[in-house]
Amino acid sequence: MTANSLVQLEQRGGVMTITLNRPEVLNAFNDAMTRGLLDALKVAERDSAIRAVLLTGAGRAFSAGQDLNEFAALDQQSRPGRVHDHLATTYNPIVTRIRTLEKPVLAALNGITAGVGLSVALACDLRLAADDATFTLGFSRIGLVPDGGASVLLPLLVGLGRATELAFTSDRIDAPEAQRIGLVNRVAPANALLDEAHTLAARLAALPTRALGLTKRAFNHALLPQLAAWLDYEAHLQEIASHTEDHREGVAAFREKRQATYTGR
Ligand code: T3D
Repeated sequence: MTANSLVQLEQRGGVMTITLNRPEVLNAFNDAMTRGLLDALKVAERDSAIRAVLLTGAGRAFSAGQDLNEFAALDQQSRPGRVHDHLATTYNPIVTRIRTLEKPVLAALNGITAGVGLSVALACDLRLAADDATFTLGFSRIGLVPDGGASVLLPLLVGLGRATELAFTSDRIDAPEAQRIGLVNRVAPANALLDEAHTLAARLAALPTRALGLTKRAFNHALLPQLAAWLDYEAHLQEIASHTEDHREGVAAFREKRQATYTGR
């Protein structure tokens, strides 16, 4: 089973484990890894022997979000709509595919989960975290708005007040706090996380898959009926944010490993 070298696939029983594999940059998403994840989700959708999916990361992170070096190159293009189009062809299809895959999708959050890495985790059905994992939206620190569905999925999970605080401040929270506010379902010792997540995924894979899939469809219909339009609107807002000086300063500061100075422009 293959996706590409940046996304590893393993099937055991009815569970397919997808591992994001760019540990040297905390599994930040570049376009190749994004394509690999989309391909892996297609495999999971089409293969009836796969009845649950487990998504995790190699190394000390689940994912640090968009690769900011690749994003800086995108920023240098002056083409209107470039960020909107990037989202429309990368994260929005990933989130849509996870939500419409009528099989349980679990995220095993093995470490730092940031930016659109957190959005992808929020799109999954269940989240299990290592006890040493940490979480930050991170978008505001680079002058962006939460995307990849986070602007709807996070308030649904933790409430509007907490979601607003996390989005505005980009504060980094630990696993017990994430569980307390409902951002993750379970916390496991770091060295037992994958086993625990696989055990739960295998249990779900042995349940009536069609019923679970229809349950997911019902929740989508009740709570996310406008997901496609919402994702498109987020992409529109991100396009606006990406043209600000504060965005350029935030990305430059990250790459130069210094504090950013924002001006509000
Ligand atoms: O169109 C669109 O796609 C728009 C969509 C945007 C979606 C987004 O996801 S925006 C948010 C992007 N993510 C971030 O802003 C997070 C950036 N990373 C961090 O703030 C920190 O790395 C963390 C808080 C996640 C972890 O900090 P720490 O101190 O544990 O690790 P570190 O030393 O910062 O990172 C380790 C290495 O990973 C480092 O490389 P080096 O110095 O060892 O060569 C660092 O540069 C690299 N890395 C971490 N995150 C990213 C990254 N490289 C590229 N892109 C990253 N996002």
